[in-house]
Amino acid sequence: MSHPVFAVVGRVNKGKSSIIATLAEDPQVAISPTPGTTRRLTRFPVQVDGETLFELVDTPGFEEASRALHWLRAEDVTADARPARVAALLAAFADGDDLRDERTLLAPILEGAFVIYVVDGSRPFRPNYEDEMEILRWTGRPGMALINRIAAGDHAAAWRPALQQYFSVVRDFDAHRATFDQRVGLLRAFRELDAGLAPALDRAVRALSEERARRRAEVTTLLTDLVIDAVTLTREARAERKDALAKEALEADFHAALRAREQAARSAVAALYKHPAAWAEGELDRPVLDEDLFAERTWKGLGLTPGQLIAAATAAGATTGGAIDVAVGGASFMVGALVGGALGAAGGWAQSMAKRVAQATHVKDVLQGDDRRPRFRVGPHQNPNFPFVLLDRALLHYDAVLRRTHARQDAATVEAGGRGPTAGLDRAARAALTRAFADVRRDFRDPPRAAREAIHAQIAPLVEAVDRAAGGTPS
Ligand SMILES: Nc1nc2c(ncn2[C@@H]2O[C@H](COP(=O)(O)OP(=O)(O)OP(=O)(O)O)[C@@H](O)[C@H]2O)c(=O)[nH]1
Ligand SMILES: [Mg+2]
Repeated sequence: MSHPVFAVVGRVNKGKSSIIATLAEDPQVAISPTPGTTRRLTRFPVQVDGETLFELVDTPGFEEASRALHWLRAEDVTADARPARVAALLAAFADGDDLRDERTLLAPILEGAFVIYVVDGSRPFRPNYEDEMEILRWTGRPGMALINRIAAGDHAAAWRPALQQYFSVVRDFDAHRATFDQRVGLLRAFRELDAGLAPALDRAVRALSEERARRRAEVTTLLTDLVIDAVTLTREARAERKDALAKEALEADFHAALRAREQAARSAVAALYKHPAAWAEGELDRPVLDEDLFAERTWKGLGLTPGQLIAAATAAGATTGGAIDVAVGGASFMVGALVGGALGAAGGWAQSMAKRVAQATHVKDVLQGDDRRPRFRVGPHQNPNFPFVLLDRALLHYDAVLRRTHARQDAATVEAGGRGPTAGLDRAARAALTRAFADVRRDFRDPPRAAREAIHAQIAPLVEAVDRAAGGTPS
């Protein structure tokens, strides 16, 4: 069965291409503030599993609608003959440049595409838009009008009654902010254009929703792998004696590997939602994501609070890595000890992190190669809050990916950070995670399967909650 085709048309520079980028999840669509960016027809098939669900056609904007309408009206035709009259216009000017944009955008409509007429609701309605709407009416094809808003003004109230005279469905649709649920809602609204559209669009809604669920499951696995890899990561080096070890280089390598692992997870999550992987490295919506993984600000804002950590560790029956020592008491000591080693007492953040994290341990050699010097290991990362911080950062990045439509090709907007999603975990979930992280850290060479499953089971609802809050789980 052939799929439905929608031609996205309207005046130049009103967001036609932006709407296509968002609906097709395609960051490659040519979008710019310069009018006349789209010069030719471009087809964007929306596919899931290789099946084309529907197709969007990007078109150049109306440039000379009033002249085209004048030509159409030069002959007296009855309503039934108007589509043929539009076809006659295309034929009459076929050999030259005259009315090229109008002819280009009308061609797919005459071939059977449904019409999506885009206006900018931040600008006032003007009577001269009636010419292009009238031409579209002459094609006889069912159409929907979308009120997009490119800037701050709101003139939608004036647009709506005008548009309703020409289009059976009129909807607001923000190319920059539309959620997945709103995109699906738009597909459902398209069903009203033509009774024959329902089966194809129902299938499209189902396929897209299933794909969304599959992506969520994939993200859960990606984040589970990330935290387990990070909590089990180690680096080793050889030296005659411990004090001869190039400890700083080893620590630097250890930290660089953790950062790289985090970046790899971000790229994978971005790619899953068809955002460029490079986007994961900068231009992020939230400043906290741009902070270094080991920056003091990162650790103070994210992860569990010292109180939550103590409660979680107590509930889990674990004194993970020796870092939680409830017996020592004293809230101020706890803050330092838990969040950053001997923060404050020992001087700078970086030093305390290094001290806490990168204790080089002597490793008993099993296999001795040519180099018979003793081996030392840095890692696994001992701070019990580390996997929570990492998980928070990954969930916030995921949230930013979900909220960013593919029409957004600008640099980042800034949103305040605040606490991360793991701070909202209930007591049992925090305890289960704390215990599983400790188990994985202890058996870092071969993390227990049960701990992995426990971590996966705790991350799944966190991922789902982020997707739901970002408007990604249609009923
Ligand atoms: N803030 C905001 N800007 C938008 C939105 N939609 C489009 N824009 C901006 O409006 C400008 C024009 O967008 P395009 O999508 O290229 O518009 P077009 O109708 O395809 O333009 P032509 O191809 O030139 O006819 C670009 O600078 C977009 O970034 C929106 O929903 N919000
Ligand atoms: Mg365009």
